Amino acid sequence: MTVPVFAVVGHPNKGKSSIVATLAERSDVDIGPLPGTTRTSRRFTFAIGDNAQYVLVDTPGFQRARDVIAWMQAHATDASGRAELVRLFVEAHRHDPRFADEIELLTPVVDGASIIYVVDGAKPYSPDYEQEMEILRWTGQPRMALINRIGAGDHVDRWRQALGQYFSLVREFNAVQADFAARIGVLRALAELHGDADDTLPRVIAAMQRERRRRLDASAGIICGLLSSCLARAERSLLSGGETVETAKEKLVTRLLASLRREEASARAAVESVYGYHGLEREGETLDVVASDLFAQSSWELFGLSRRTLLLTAALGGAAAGGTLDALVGGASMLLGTVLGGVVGGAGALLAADELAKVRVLGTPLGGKVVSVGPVSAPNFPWVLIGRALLHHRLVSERNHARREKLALEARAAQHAAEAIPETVRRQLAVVFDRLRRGASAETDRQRLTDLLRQMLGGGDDDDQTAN
Ligand SMILES: Nc1nc2c(ncn2[C@@H]2O[C@H](COP(=O)(O)OP(=O)(O)OP(=O)(O)O)[C@@H](O)[C@H]2O)c(=O)[nH]1
Ligand SMILES: [Mg+2]
Repeated sequence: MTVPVFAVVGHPNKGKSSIVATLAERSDVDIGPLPGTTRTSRRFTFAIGDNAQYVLVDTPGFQRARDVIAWMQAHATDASGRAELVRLFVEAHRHDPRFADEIELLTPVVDGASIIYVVDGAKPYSPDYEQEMEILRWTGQPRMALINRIGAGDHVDRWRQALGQYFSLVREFNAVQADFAARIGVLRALAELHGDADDTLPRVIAAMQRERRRRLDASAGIICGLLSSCLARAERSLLSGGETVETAKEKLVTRLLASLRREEASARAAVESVYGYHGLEREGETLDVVASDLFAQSSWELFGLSRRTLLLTAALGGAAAGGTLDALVGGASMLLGTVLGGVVGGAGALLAADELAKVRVLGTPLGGKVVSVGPVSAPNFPWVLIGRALLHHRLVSERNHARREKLALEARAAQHAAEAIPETVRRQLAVVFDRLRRGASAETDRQRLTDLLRQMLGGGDDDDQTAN
């Protein structure tokens, strides 16, 4: 299969590299606030598994379009020779430092790449762009213009009119905000540009949609693994000589919390890696809920269920054992955030242990004692975990590789995010959670949970319906 190549070209500092990063899913594309960030052309292959789908060439911006067009006009005879003339220009100036940027950006085009021309629709149109658009027209290569708005200005209508004179297709595309649907939209437009006879891009689009579904499936599996393991987790240790049950409990609670946090962090890293992010930094501020601690009080308020819904879910789902319901009615779950805050800080830990998790002291045949803490019995715990996992997945799956800021919640968290889960789904989840916590789960429970999660993470097929 031939791999289509697109050269992303335009004026300096218009978001060319950002578009390359988004469409190629690459975090190693150089993006910078100053013009001249990209100095040499660089090819980025977008692959699914081992299969290359398309190549994007990141290029420096035009610097001397006027001189190029002057040279070409001086050498032109008629329109039939224009494409050849561009090639001749490149050959004649390959080592001319004055045209270093033009040579870098035109070389992939004369070698056969299709053109994606990028402008900033937040800035007014001006005829200064006409020479470079004219050069691109002379190349005769298939070409599409993307209007990327960097900032609040809106000059899109004028840009459309001008670009329409030079490009057969003009679309808006926000490099930094583009989600999967927007990317598919651009590929559809490129497929149109290449015509019906070429089925390469339609096949690429189908492969991307399959990959999207695979990512959702994989994420559902990861989150299911997280919930199964965290809900059932307990820590135990043999009481050593001189150690009291109380100190052992305190140590085990700390250990239990640490391992739950670790599991959440590694599930997040796994989801990020499914979407092609490796070593993504997360914001560390207190307001930022994604990075906030699993056991911070704010986490329980933002992600769990409200007390009312917890009660309702327990009653309707028939999932709650008597003890759980008592805990709900007794208000233990509402206090938990505060109590856990205490545990983490070391103060009040002994008070908290029994509220948080099952604590058992067992005799051993040799006369020693085993202390066991866990699983976490606080009713809201699974809802906090799932609420956090769903939000994290949404932020990662909507993100694109042009975004270089840390992963942070954009003030979108409502109070009690888990309440957004539809009631029918919530009830089914409650049943599975209950079985997981009691250690009574079977493979069918995990399959059921994965299916419910997959449903909540969203559809793969419908994703491209909103393409711009
Ligand atoms: N807010 C916003 N910023 C953008 C967008 N696209 C690009 N930027 C920013 O604009 C600056 C330039 O982006 P680049 O992608 O490096 O632009 P370029 O055209 O490759 O620039 P050169 O390589 O210097 O020619 C960077 O700071 C980007 O983060 C956008 O759609 N929205
Ligand atoms: Mg660049």
